[in-house]
Amino acid sequence: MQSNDVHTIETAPITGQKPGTSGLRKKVAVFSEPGYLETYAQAIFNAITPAGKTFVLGGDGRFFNSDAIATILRMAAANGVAKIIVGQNGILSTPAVSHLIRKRGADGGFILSASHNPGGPNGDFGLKYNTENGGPAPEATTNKIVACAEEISSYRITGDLPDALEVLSNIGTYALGDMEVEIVDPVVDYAALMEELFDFNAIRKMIDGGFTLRFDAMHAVTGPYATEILEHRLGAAPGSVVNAVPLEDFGGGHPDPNPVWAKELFDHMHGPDAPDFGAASDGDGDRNMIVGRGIYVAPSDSLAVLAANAHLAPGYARGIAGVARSMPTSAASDRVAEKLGIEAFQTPTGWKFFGNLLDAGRATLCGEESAGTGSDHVREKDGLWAVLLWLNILAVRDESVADILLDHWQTYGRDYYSRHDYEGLDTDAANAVMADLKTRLPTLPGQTAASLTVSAAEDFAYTDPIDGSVATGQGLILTYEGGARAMLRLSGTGTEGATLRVYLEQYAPPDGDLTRDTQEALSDVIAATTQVAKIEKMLGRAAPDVIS
Ligand code: VG1
Ligand code: CO
Repeated sequence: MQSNDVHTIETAPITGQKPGTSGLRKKVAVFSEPGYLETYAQAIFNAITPAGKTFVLGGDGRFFNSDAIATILRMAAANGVAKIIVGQNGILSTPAVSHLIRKRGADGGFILSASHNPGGPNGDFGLKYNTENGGPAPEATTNKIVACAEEISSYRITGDLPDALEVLSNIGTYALGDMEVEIVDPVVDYAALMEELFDFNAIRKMIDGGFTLRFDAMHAVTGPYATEILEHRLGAAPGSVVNAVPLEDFGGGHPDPNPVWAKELFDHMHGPDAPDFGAASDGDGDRNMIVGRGIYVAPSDSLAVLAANAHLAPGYARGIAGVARSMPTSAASDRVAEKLGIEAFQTPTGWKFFGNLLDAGRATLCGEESAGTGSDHVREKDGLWAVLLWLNILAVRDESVADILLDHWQTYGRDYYSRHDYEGLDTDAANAVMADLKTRLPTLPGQTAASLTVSAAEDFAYTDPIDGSVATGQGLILTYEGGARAMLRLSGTGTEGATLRVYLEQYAPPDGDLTRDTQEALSDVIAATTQVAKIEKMLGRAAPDVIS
């Protein structure tokens, strides 16, 4: 690569350079405007004093990934970074970045992804900074980045990298001025970590014995990881990993692993040729959907089942210290924690809130209703990890997914759960719904709507038990008599308008009716919440756009 000709280019603060739930996400057209990425990347560099440090860099392979990587490399060199470890061809899944930061003792990392948001020239792009524990920057660091973005006046960058793409494609170590660039295989270290945590022999034996599976990589980053681990190392039949080739636009799809966007897999698992086990992952490989033959496992239930059975996998044989879930995730994992006599935590949405609990050894497993599950092996949620833990549990218990789920409900009861999304809303209208409900919270307890009585109404705030930091305004919680709960918040990952997420749950005890249709079981809490929050009245929407 080229020499160290550092240029200082004038810039100015750009409106909207403020990260949401998980990094800064904008349309590709916005991110690729001259100076846009550079200005935000420099704000990060200004916030973290990068000179002499080592970072990891990679992305989910979406459109603009390679261009952005070349730019960040040039800026890192110009900002005095000592070394950057980059995934071959610019590819690294989010959990793989987290692992590499930790394994190499790096000072942080840059993840280029907009996760489940569509990709391609008309799609979305994103940039997230992770700290030296491998996890998403906590609020304090994020606030510092925002402050730097608000007062930025120039960025530093070296001259062009005409051979950047060629360099990225070859594993090896290169010099970019005084900075070292190491190109690594994106899969090898991650796969080795999975072999440490799980009993690959037991899973291989189960597969040799006729157990079948399908993994839908949704043309996103997990393709190479899943093919290597599931097909090559565990012996799943060739073709078990479908949509395995990562594409810049995810094949035009929406790489969000839920029954709506992963419909192809969902339908296959409910059809006559269904294998024993189905799973999918998202754009950047940190989420998972689990489906058994003929049965979908709600992410909140998945977290609870994994918590109850984790000790069956070698990496967790000593037991787990605690389970943390985001506020809108169902209470199913709390019930497991209670039975195990371990701590249960309820955090705001977004993986950054789990970091301190994991670092302190207070939580071993964490999860979100949005299909993110993970553990203290990295500091991100991890899609393939969840798939492998499920496979390990299935291999040891020698039961079907459906039987394991039913047994779980018969032990702990069932938290019927669903998320209703109202998408593409006018931002002011969505804010008005939240503000109006927030003002009325104190008046709600005791009120009855659609046969349910509100017992508590709360504006969720979280005090981090480790560092005492406080996060306010993290969503509204309505608790009803009879074991129902509803949570409302606005999405922080979209790039257009607003999305209102309404999370709904209803508990049925072990001796209750455990096999009802989910939407039917939730019909009272749906009706009550729609009425209490004045959704139809204020938004003019009679039904949600996505039910998952
Ligand atoms: C969504 C999910 C949240 C998740 C976040 C990032 O956020 O609801 O649980 O942590 O995406 O995940 P929001 O603000 O849109 O509800 V990922 O896989 O997009 O990095
Ligand atoms: Co993701």
